[in-house]
Amino acid sequence: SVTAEEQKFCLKEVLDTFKLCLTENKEVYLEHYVAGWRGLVKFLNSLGSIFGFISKDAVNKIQILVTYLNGENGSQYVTVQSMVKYELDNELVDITRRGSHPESGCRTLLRLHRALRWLELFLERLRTSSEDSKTSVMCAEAYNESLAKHHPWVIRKAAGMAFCVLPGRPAFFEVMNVSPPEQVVPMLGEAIPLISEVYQVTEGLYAQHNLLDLP
Ligand code: 1PX
Repeated sequence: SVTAEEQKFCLKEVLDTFKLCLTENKEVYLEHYVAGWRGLVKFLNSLGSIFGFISKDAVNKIQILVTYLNGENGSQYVTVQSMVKYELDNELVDITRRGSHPESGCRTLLRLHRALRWLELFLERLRTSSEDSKTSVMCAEAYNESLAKHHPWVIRKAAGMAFCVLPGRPAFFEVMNVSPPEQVVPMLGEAIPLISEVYQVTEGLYAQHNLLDLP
């Protein structure tokens, strides 16, 4: 059915979306950024309901950003750069502690941005892994090097438990829906630098404005 088709993850599609993310002068289009995340959430959903608490949080954050994008000030949210400028200029960001703007675009995107670093590290491990490598280990290592430092104990614990039930590498590659499957590794080789560049540009922007620790 059409719905099943829409739900199905496809690595190529996500790759194409991240390709569209950067403008000529290296700004990040919010529309394509959230579309990339939508695609990744599809992947997570196809792994089973145990990942529901993770995808729920991602969907929630995607939705917050989409609401800004489609809202009356949507033109200010075309790129991450314009969003940051607009929200800072208009004091729409809680800088040191949560206050009247607990769901600013800036703090919401920062959560996804940190998760993008996890993705980059995880995909790089996946790309260079051997047939019998464990996805759960690769995933946990990538998590510990990135997102974990921003999560409280209870979330780290829940995440760790979810990682344990990740399917093995062959099943994982299958869910990526790349044909022929031998194309997965080269496709990852193409995707990772794109994801990495989007990450670096956003990281630079947030660092420049001292936004890397937004509550
Ligand atoms: C081709 C392979 C693709 C794999 C795609 C997998 C997509 C994963 C999407 C993960 C999105 C995670 C967003 C997390 C944002 C976050 O850090 N939120 C926390 C803080 O938010 P707050 O608003 O409270 O400041 C929030 O507390 C998070 C709760 C949910 C738990 C997050 C655990 C993240 C683990 C990430 C690894 C996903 C494992 C997927 C296995 C493939």
